[in-house]
Amino acid sequence: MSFSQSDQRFMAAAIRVSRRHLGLTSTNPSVGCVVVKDDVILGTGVTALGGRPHAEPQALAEAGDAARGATAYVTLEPCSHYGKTPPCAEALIAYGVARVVISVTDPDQRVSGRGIAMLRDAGIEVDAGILEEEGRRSLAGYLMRQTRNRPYVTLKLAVSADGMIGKTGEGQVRITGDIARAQVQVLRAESDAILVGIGTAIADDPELTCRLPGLESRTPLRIVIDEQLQLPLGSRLVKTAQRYGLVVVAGDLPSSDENTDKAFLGRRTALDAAGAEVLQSNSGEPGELLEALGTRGISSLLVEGGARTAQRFLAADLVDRILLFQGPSTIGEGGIESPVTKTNIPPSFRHIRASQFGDDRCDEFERGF
Ligand code: AOF
Ligand code: ZN
Repeated sequence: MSFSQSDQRFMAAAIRVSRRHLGLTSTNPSVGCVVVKDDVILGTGVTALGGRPHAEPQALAEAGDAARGATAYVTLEPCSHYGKTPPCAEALIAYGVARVVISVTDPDQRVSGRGIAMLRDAGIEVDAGILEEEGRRSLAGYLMRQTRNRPYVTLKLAVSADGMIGKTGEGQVRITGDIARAQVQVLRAESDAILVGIGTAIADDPELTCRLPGLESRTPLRIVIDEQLQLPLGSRLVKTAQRYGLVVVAGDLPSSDENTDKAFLGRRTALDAAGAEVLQSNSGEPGELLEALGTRGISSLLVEGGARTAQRFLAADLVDRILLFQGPSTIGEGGIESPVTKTNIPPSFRHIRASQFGDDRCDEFERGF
């Protein structure tokens, strides 16, 4: 199947629209839809906050009667099941759309191929697979959770010119500039959850919120891997636990020594009281944690460090995308080496994009799945 330039242009528009609600549609994918006639967009829809209504009925309602004979571009195969809303395929049929163009077919057992079949049975021309790579990227979290019950994992690292991610004992070190930092805030806004290790949580005392004006409410669920529950009650993360949510991932009881156990349980109670949720999971096994996150509906996870945590996820082959921000300055003596640099990216990854944010460069690597 070959697609025309205008098909590509309108699917690209649908994908752009879908990105608006990334991280905001709960377990539903954020789908984009544009309804087009005579090269003009008559209606636009994106899966609503919380996951419903779906994209298509919104785009159709905007187009109204003019949708008759039009083409609908949808990033994901329209649903065919009666869930909390009626099937989108039915809405497309009812509005008299003549053609539906789809980027990615839906792995959801209730839909998978049935959406397309319903449309074809009604005499609608259906073409699937356009801009599929881009479409899959925009739906990566949903697809990963549907097929593997775990979130799609993005590892973000900011590396100095000499390959360091920080300096021992110096807390947060400025490696990238304001523009790259704003970009990281956008990444946070698009993610369901964000994770750091206890080393970073103590050394940097980060807040891990989304601080871009207007996007504060898009702060993802914040997670700290903290085997022995060392996270200080006075840390920014704990102080903002009530407001933005905080999950602290503890290991098993540390010892059989009664006093140590008591202290651990005491810290656990204190974190609970401060509004954090303490979750028990073997931190040496990130797969176990990811499964637990998948089960509770987390589709995308941003891992922001530090070196040890990044290394654990990489070693377990649980990183799907690496974003390597590179600043121009050097750290030198006392630097903490980055677990990955441009020269030693694991071979299963391929370089898909390079961008410039002010003085900093960002290289994006992706692993196929
Ligand atoms: C679409 N358009 O915009 C979205 C779709 O729980 P429900 O009933 O809302 O159904 C969730 C499923 O609907 C989800 O797993 C996926 O198959 C589909 N999501 N489908 O036609 C949309 N968000
Ligand atoms: Zn639907």
